[in-house]
Parts: sequence; structure tokens; C-alpha cells
Amino acid sequence: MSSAFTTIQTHSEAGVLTITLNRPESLNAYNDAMSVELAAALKSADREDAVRCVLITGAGRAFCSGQDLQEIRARYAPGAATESLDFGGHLRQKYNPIISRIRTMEKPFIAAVNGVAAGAGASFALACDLRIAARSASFMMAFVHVGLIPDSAGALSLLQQVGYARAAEMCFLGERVSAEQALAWGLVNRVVDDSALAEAAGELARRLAAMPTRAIGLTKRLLNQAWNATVADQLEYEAFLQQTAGHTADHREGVSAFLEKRKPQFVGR
Ligand code: LHQ
Repeated sequence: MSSAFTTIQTHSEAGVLTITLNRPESLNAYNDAMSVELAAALKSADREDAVRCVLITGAGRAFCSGQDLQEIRARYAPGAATESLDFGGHLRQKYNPIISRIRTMEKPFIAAVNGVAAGAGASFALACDLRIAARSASFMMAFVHVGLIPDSAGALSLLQQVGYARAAEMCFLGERVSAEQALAWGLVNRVVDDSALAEAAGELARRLAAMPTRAIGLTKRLLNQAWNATVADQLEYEAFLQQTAGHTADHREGVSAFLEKRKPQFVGR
């Protein structure tokens, strides 16, 4: 099933909601309309039990080039009062809710990075749980080139994924990091030929969508909690979450299938 937005396309099939950022003429730059549509698509993904994995990709030759700098160009016109611009408000309203949803929704997110992911576009890809990149894709913490700090939790995601030295290099220099380099650094899970990306990402997404969704969602919470946890905290949190996982139909099905020597049929509950 597909629905019509203007800046994104969505397609739902076999438990996978595919969201395609769809402004290829600007390398899928993120504008106000896209922030509204993406928020709506993610909200309904959260609500719909039938959605068991979310796949985000870009139309054309890029994943996302970050903030649409054309859309906000009036702010930089000669004479514009830049000191009164509410950059913090812009982030709180347009970006932070999207990143929060991706990081906290109890469903797996895959970024199929089909080309350059720059600025907040890189942060969006980094916020997803898994990344599969086309060989020609690249990541660029472009913020520094426009005199800004990395936002949309990009610095946090990078630190968690590649460690301080590489995160600092990417953020300070703003150079393009190739897909192969990203793979070597642990920034992406897989790199495939450009022509194979859609199929490889779709296959991974369908595989995840057929797994015990509740257990995966709770595991996502566990992984995210673990960054700041002590062992004692983590053990207690595991006991708390396992209490929920242990009462799902998929847990019962998994154990039954094992005992009956058959393939499990998970339903996502
Ligand atoms: C674009 C963009 C773009 C509009 C390419 N906007 N048109 C938060 C709070 C408040 C304010 C600001 O920002 C933020 C968060 C951020 O995301 S800051 C970072 C914003 N993004 C950037 O600075 C990246 C700007 N883009 C680039 O550096 C390059 O385009 C990259 C490296 C992504 C790709 O380079 P190329 O492959 O050489 O492509 P290109 O530069 O020729 O771009 C193709 C077209 O896309 C071109 O339009 P045109 O009409 O000339 O064909 C670009 O103007 C347009 N485009 N990025 N962000």
C-alpha cells in the first residue's frame, strides 16, 4: 500500500514501511514540508501494528543533503537580522521530534544509504539502527562548512558508532567518508553494489519484519539504555524488559517451534 505525500513517498508491504525522501533535484534536502510529512509517516508507523520494520532511503543519486539551504536563504539576505534567528527553535520543532521517534520507536529502522548523506541527512542515517550503503554512498558531517555544530544527535550517534577520534575528525573536517571507509569504521553494517542496494535492503527489512517485533523493539530500548548504564542498572533493566518479552505470543511461538522442530511463525506480538 502506498500513500501520496509530496516530499516523501511511502510504501508498505510485507511488514516493511519504506520511506523514500523524494526531492531529488536538491539531493533530498530537508525542508519544512518534509519535516511535516516525515513526522506524519513516522507517527503512523509507530501506531500501525502491521509495520514491523521501517526502511528509509533517498530518491535519485543522494540519500539526503541536510537542511534545505535554499528554503532558508531569506534569512541570509543582506540586511537580514541574523542575531534574531531562532536556530534552537528550528531544531526543536523540525528535527528533534523526528530523531527522537527514530531512536525510540520500538521497531527496527534501516537506512538504505543510496548516495551522499550530508549534514542533518547524515544524522538521519546515523539515527537508524542499521545502515546498508551503496558502494558510491558517502557520509559528510557538512555542518562545519556552514559554521554550525552537528545537530539531530549526529555527534552522539557518531561517538556511539565510531568512537571519539573518528567522530571528531568527521565533525571538525567535514570531509566525505566513503562507504568502504564507513564499513571499516563500523559506521555501516553492509556495503553493496549500487544496483543491488534496493534488493539487499528490502531483503534485510523483510527478514527483520518477520521476526519477533516486540523482542526487537525491547532490545532496541535495552541497547540504547546501555550507553550510560552500570552493570547493575542493566541487569535490572533486562529483568524488567524480559518480563514483557516473556509474555509475548512470539516468545511462546519461538519456544514451541523449537520443541516441535519446525520453523517459527512470528506475528509481531
Ligand atoms: C541543495 C542542498 C541543500 C538546497 C545540495 N539545500 N539545495 C540546522 C538548523 C538550521 C540551519 C541550517 O542547518 C541545519 C542542519 C544542517 O543540515 S546544516 C548542513 C546543510 N547541508 C549542507 O551544508 C550540504 C550542502 N550540500 C553540499 O555540500 C553538496 O551539495 C553535497 C556534498 C551534499 C553534494 O555535492 P554534489 O554531489 O557536488 O552536488 P551539488 O552540490 O551539485 O548539488 C546538486 C544540487 O542539489 C544543486 O542544485 P542545482 O540547482 O545547482 O543543480 C545544489 O544546490 C542542490 N543542493 N544540497 N542542502
